[in-house]
Amino acid sequence: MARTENSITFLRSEYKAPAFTIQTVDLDIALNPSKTMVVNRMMIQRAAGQIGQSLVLHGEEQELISVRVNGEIVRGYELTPHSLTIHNLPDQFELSITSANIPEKNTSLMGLYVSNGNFFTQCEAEGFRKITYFLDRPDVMATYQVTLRAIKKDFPVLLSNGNLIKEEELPNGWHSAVWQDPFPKPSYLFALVAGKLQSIERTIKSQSGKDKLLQVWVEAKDLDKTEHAMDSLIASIKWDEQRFGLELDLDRFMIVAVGDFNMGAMENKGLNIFNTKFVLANPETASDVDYSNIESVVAHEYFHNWTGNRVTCRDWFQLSLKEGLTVFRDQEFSADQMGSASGKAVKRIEDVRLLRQVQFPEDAGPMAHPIRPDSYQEINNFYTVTVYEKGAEIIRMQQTLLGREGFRKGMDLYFKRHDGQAVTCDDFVSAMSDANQKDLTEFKRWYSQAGTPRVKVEESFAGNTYQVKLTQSCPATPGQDTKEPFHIPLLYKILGTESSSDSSKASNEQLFELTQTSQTITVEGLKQKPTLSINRNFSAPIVLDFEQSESDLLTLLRQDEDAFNRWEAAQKLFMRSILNGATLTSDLLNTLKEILLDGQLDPAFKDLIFTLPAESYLYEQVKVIDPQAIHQSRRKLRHQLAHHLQEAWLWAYEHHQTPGKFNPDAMSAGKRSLKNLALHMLSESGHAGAGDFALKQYENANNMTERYGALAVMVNFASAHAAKCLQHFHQTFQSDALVIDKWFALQATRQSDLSNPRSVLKDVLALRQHPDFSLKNPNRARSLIHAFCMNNPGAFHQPEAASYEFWAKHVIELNQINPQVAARLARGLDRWKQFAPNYQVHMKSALELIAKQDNLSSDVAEVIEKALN
Ligand code: 0A1
Ligand code: ZN
Repeated sequence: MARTENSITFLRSEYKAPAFTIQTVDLDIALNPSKTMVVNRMMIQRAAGQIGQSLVLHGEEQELISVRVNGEIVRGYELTPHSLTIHNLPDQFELSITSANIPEKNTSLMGLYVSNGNFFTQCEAEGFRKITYFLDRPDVMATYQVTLRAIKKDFPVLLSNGNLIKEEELPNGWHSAVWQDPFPKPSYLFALVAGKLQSIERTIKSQSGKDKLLQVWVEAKDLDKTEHAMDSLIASIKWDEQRFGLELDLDRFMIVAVGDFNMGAMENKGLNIFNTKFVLANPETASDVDYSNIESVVAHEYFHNWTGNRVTCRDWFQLSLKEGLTVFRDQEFSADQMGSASGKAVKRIEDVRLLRQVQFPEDAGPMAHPIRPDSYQEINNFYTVTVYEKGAEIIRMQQTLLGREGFRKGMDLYFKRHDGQAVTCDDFVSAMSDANQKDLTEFKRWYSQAGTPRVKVEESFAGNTYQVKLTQSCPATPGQDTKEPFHIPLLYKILGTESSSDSSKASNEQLFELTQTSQTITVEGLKQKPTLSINRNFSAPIVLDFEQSESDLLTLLRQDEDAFNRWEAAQKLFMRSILNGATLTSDLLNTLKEILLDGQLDPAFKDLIFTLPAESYLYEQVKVIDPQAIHQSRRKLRHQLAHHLQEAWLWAYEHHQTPGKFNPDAMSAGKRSLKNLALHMLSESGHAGAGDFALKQYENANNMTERYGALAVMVNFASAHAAKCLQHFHQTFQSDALVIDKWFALQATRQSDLSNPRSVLKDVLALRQHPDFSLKNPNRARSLIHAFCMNNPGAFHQPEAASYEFWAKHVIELNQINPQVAARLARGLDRWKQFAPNYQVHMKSALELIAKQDNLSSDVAEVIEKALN
């Protein structure tokens, strides 16, 4: 540990095995919103070679009432705000600790808290220590028995991990339930839920023929929105059996929805707790994106049962061991659910878009860290797109290098070796390496080095020989000035080699392993220079510096059968137009038109072709960011695409109806998204009928995707109907918090009026005072504040103080309520040093305003300190 003025830095290199292990935990919890009593009885053993060590337990924000060792009261302990130390302990003993906490006062939503009158817990990463004193670290694994007590009329449902053993009526209207989890687990996987909830149930048979009870628990009013989550759970269970041979190990598996939650969801053993956003859906209230997010988050949490729970992390530096792997698994699952090859490609493109939009900037900014960080001040700040999404890319590359079968062999060996253990990323790679006899020593640099590698591609063609020289580099990141070469798997194919004498070599997709700084691919016997399709399906998470000619890019856009690279070709051409002012050639426009009108192409793929590179990704392409220049140039391109292809957009609008009963499948969702895009483009092009189309679509929609799409167009193009429809939308859905979140978010992310750039901030300030707004609910805070500051760069970034001050003020206010939600928002100015000076001055003042506050949480302090450094 290194201490500076007000922060402690934890180092991966300082890992020490615990001095004591805990075999069993017996919790007795009397639930009361204003004072919950916890009796925690543990069987503890001194670890070998730890003679004389005192026991140091973690504990925070609770009142310690008593400590007993083998039944005898102990008074000679040491208590600090973060720990409880007990001396002179025998080698094996029972430790019983009684403490109390106040759930209704807990606004951090870590530990035990109350949401809408019900009790919930969140223990990852370090929340269990707010419930009781414990060795709250993932390498301490114990079996748990939990007795929950509460007043029955207020808290009729009592849930915890594992199996329900006993239920009892108690005096004075109380009741109790006893739960036993047979699998040893770290404390971060503990959970309880208590309150007025109802469930839908299904019983299924697992692969080996065992009955499994599945439940989705929600508030009574939401019961009609649980079917999709249940279907997604069943599909996930089947998929994990088929793809990885992994079965559900408990007799009962529960999902619970909660309206106040910091993140997406949590994989507590047998009792997954979800943000309502990732459970509740019906056609009227949830969009297609919501449906697909629910499917993938349900899958993600379920898949953690093996990758995270059965095999867990030794310490939090290893977080990507479970998260990168589990994201990879949920991505593969969702791709398989798409039901077609084009659907899989669409899923891949969406995943890469997210990576480049959010992770690439992170990897180039002050918070850059390897997927396995070497240090942290606040672990909550490391639930990042780097650990998750880049982590998944690192797993995907291992599958690309080893093949699907080889990867499966590695997974089998990983579970064979490590089931029931808390292990490291090295252990995972060793299993992959040993199962396939493949040396992955250099590959492991992906775990230790931060930054996005760049690969420069230089082509030459002379005398029938085609050569591609590949040169890799990686920019410096905090604490890492120089980097060793990465092991980069590049899938490639040479197109246009009909005249090749060695067609076998040229016309198949190949895997090239770039392991040195510079290597060359040579293809002999070609009559003409071919077109290179490289990093197909985004086989490596890198930036390609490749000045490919427009004609080669058009070839790829027209005929590459790798749908990812087809899409990528259009993105590159768009980027050249936005950043260099390149004109859209008629060749390009004609090709785009053909694509849009192609009746064989997947509508979701077409939608992605016309989705322009995100502003945050465009920022990464320039040395000095002028956000307004980028914003306006991007809008100009969209206008040109709208204008030149107006007829095709009209055709697209009219030909992508989804009549009849709502179906959330990928094909129907793709049609709706293309239809919404067409409506947007028609409005952008000034088509006379667009206003009417939008109003009719809004009024006639039988699903949220179309209703919201129409409303968004009205709001973004300041239609005369916008105000009325916004009001109607609010009134129609006022009792549905998730839809009201959409109502806020839509207004916070609307495009700015070019003539009145401050108008969005003005609206946001007014919405901030709306009676439905609250900073205490994370979803609601995010729907307005984070949405404006982080998802509306064109309106947020102005060369003046106002919106940066708004941002700072909310980071400061949220810091008092919920440090995690505050710290996410604090990331909003990460890249400030890259901005043009007339923005930078105001950004810096805003950062400094936060930095000088007293009482900054470790979460916010770390982010701001690193940004200003
Ligand atoms: N393990 C969860 C993510 C998660 C992490 C921390 C939390 O605390 C507020 C909540 C959830 C996942 O990967 O889904
Ligand atoms: Zn996860």
